[in-house]
Amino acid sequence: MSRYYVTTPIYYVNDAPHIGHAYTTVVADVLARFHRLLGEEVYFLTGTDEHGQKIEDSAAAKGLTPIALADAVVQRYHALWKRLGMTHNDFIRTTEDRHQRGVLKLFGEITSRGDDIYKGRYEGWYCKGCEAFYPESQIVEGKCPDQGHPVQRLSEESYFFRLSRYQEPLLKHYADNPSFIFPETRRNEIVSFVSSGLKDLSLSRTSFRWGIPFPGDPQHIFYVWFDALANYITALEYAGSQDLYRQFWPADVHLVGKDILRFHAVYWPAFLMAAGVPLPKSVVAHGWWLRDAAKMSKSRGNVIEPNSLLDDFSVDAVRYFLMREMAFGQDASYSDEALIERCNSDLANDLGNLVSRTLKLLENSFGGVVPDPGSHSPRGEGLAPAAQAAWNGMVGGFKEYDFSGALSRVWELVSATNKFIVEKEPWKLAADPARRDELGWVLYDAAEALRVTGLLISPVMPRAARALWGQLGLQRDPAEESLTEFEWGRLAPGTRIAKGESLFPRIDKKAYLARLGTETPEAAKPAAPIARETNVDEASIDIEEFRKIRLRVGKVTAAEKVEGAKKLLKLQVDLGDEVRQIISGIADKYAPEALVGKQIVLVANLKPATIRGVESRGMLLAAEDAEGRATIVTFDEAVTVGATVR
Ligand code: ME8
Repeated sequence: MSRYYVTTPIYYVNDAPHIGHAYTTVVADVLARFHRLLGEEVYFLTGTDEHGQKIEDSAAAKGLTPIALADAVVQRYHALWKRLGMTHNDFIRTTEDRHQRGVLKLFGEITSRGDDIYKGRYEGWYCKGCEAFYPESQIVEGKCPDQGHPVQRLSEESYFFRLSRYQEPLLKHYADNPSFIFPETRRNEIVSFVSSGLKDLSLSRTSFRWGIPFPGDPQHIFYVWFDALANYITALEYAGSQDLYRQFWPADVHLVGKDILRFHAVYWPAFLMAAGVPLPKSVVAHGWWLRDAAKMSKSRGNVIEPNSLLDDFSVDAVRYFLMREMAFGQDASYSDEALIERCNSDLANDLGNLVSRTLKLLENSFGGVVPDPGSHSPRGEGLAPAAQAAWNGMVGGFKEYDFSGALSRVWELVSATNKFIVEKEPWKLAADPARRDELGWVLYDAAEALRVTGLLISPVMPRAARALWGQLGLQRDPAEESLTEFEWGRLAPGTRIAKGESLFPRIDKKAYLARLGTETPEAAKPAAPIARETNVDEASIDIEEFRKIRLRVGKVTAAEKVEGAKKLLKLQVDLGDEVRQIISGIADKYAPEALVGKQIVLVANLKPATIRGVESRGMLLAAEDAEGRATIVTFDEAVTVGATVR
């Protein structure tokens, strides 16, 4: 069985985790789940970086010992990862004994192999925020070049690592292994950084105590990055039985933020080369979550707290948003609006409504039992090709770290299924006993497309995927399935569906933003030009009053005249999750056939009325001309059926 080892950075314990830390760990979890579905034996490691000057100072500022601070913060990481549904196999803390022994062993390997370590004196600039040394030429107004943290002048005795010696071997490694650094733009940056020359690296500190003491010279403690990077092998019992180390090293992927790529793609491979340890197969760097165009970080005070998001949004919604919204490798701006939009549009409207409408149709037409597609399915007409395309897109995209693109391929299947239902009009088929086989085929395909969708979304939204499968009557968890081969038709006819709670509840955007106090007050928004012509005092209503009117996109699927009424038409309007019958006084302008297929705006929460003995459940919007004839309101391009109109 092939093996897959994925790691996250180990996070500093000076402060609680924020959405940036959650992002990296969610991506690693998604990769771990994906590779398990590919049948690989996966080892997924995360953990905490607990030594260093930054932690020692933070603890002192809080009146705690460093280990007391670490013990407290690590609990917050454990709790958050549990809440986010992480499936890591191990969590390493650098204060653990197995880690410290591993660091000493790695260092011992380096010293025993040559003269890469020597004692000298470090004179220069140190950034405590990055725990990094910077040359004079890179300091900008007393700040570090990477993140703008203040730097301090250091002058201390230090052990050095002969990094300069590894310039050529590193460049050769990058050239021989083009996939060692991903994405390519980052790879180019690292190649040019290394090409411009490497200085030896100070590997020990003497001016504070919170670290692993140097063997034979305990005045010195290990530079925190040497200590921290070693976690990727120390967690595999590198200094113990080495069982896991033999199975999983070298790692397939070290997943990191772009801020720490240099440590992983330059220092770490150089240390490993010096110790004669094989190099990881790849270092993959993602971009930053920004807020107000700046990197989100505790020191800037602009962070998003994952726990507070999880109080309001489901874990699956948060995971989906993180994976869908950021184009992997690039920076992305966080916004509450974007998160709510993803929840309401992609999840509640597109997928959630599709699930409830399909299950409802199965209930109404087949008593809640998956029908037999029979031999009647016209070849090439069903949803199998769309499902195959989504499967290809998802598997291919995930392998390239294009999670956002991969998810949009899956949503193409969701749209295709929605469209299929609207076009095949199963409610009409249901009314015609002669077309029962066709109805069985249509609903079978829709349900099977949902089974495939559930499997494809499962690495990102494990709980919703499980619940979706449960509603389709499947006992298994998609996480236990396989993605190695596309299979169509695994949903067994005769399966009894188990319709349940709506999978993706809608978020009330206004209420949510108002509670956070981040909404732009309506009064502050620019007035539409038309407001100038209106008698504002008389005509204006409160936005709350307007919001009571539920306007939705409907598609006319059938239209006919109402007998004995010259002006009235009876329309069947598809709202995505149901089909409504409405009566509309537009027959003097529109022939019934001309309306079929048109997208209209429906007042969806109007009290039902009986007009000429026919029930009407809603009203379409139209403009009235001087003769009192109506022109219906429609859209200048196709929109999602059922979507809210505001
Ligand atoms: O650097 N956007 O720990 P750290 C996206 N201990 N990701 C972000 C982010 C943001 N705004 N902010 C943080 C350290 N991250 C070292 C690592 S590894 C041997 C030692 C994520 O707590 C991203 O993965 O500062 C980044 O690389 C990491 O958190 C830094 O976490």
